[in-house]
Amino acid sequence: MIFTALHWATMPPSRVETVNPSTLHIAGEFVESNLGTAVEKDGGVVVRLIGQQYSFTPQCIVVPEGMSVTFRATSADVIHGFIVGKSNVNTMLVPGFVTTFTTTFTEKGEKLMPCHEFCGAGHEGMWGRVQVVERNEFLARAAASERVSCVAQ
Ligand SMILES: [Cu+2]
Repeated sequence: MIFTALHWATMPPSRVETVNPSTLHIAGEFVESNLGTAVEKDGGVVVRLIGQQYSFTPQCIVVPEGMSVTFRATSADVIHGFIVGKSNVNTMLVPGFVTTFTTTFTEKGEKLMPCHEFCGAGHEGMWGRVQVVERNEFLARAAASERVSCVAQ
């Protein structure tokens, strides 16, 4: 409960969605095949990711420049930080809860996405990347595959 209180103190309690951390990989929104960036049926851009000791899945995220992007994320184990360099993305991933954050990336390029909440012995090595690409390039990639990421690049 202390962690929950800290969580509320550091981000606005827009709404609360819960998720079972022990079944994340088995069923529901956060199964691996559903992670990464997708254009939803309503046209919204949604990034789904998981933090776990000591990595993010996916490790590399692709987002469009100049479009509203909503992150939906959670943790599979302990509390992790989630921050994207040169942006206003700065929140926490808390086991049992879905963190949502909406932002618009205004400049192309690669940004670092480190965990900024000490989460154990491997914390220092826990970081990912965010690639902001041109809107048209993003939409073409999203049309070609249901989930977009840059893990293999
Ligand atoms: Cu962490």
